Amino acid sequence: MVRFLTAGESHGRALVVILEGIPAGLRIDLDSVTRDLRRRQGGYGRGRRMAIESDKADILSGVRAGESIGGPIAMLIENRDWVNWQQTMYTGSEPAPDAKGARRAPVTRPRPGHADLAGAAKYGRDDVRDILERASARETAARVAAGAVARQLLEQAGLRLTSHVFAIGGVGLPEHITVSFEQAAALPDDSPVRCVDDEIGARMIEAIDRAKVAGDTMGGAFEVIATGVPIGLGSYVQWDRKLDGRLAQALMSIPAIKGVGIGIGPEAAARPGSRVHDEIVLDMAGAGLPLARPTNNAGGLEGGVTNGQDLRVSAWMKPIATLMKPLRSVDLTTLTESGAAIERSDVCAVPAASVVGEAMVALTLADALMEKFGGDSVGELRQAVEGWTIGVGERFRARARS
Ligand code: EPS
Repeated sequence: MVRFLTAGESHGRALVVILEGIPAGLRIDLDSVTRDLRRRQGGYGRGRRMAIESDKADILSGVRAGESIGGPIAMLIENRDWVNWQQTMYTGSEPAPDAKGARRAPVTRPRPGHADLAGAAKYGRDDVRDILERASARETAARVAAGAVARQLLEQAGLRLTSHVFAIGGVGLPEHITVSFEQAAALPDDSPVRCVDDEIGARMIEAIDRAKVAGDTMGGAFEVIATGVPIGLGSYVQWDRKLDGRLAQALMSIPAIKGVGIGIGPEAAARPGSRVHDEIVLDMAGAGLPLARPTNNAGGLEGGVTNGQDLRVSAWMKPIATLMKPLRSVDLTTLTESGAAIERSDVCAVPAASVVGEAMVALTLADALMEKFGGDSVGELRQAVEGWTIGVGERFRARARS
């Protein structure tokens, strides 16, 4: 229903995204797209590239006078760094006569952990640059632009999203599940590591500093929380309709993500059922379902279907593959052992990945929302969501009255 494709290389002219399935009549707030792009650029441990870029999305189609018109929304994000790469990243058979930047030597020593080696073998390329340019996490800027639009659609249906970082290397919160939506949403845009606990956040910064001094990199984990999620998104009737599976794929597709958890995630395997499953109690307050869940270990998903609780999805990120003190590798042209290539990179990008995580969850939820409620205009969608929410509550409340 809601789908997107991106294009673009890290040091090419621009990134492009085409987002389809956004109904007509959505007022697009470009400032909040820019704000999400800026949040993605931030975080403690980012490299020099982020000082060059000031990401901004230009809308090319699908929007008129500030409102979506139902067609594909195409957006373009220019790479400011492109001026330094025109002699290397040209698309013609020769660089343009006025091309700027240095002519860079081919990359021949694949970085362990990056797509370099597998990509060079798979696509039959001698210059590993042909691999790393597209495999680069720079592409996630395009996802964040699309995700920012998806997020605006979700807001029309009463859903809001946020995220927080709960581990960097070995430093972390004891229980990420106890962090509330409001706590995470209150993190300032320029929060260095997006951790809700200042003291643990300071230790995370120290861990990043230590990695930097050692010429090393650092991974970690983040959690995306969505609130206001209606009951009934996703389905258990077929494997590919389960929302937990769809969210896992969306998050696993972010570069360097190695694991995904729903609710308490892998911790569920270590506890008895009585300490995992969320009890169901009566709650006649409010107008929605007359039921409440004192805990949310399931992260808002049971049987691959949203249950009306906050949706909570975590992802674990490995350390970035470019090490300033490189690991052993082999030069693919001379077949001699040699240190892996060093490309400018980040020491830690977990806070940025959490913003990308928000975008991927927003896009997945927008897809599930349109699947359940449909509509070609935002008005139709809102009506369907409101009708459902009132109807499902009424159905159970009527029983209490009879
Ligand atoms: C990134 C842009 C890249 C890297 C980083 C993420 O820019 P450059 O290669 O010019 O420094 O900083 O990408 C990687 C770490 C990677 O392995 O691809 C970005 O925009 O997020």
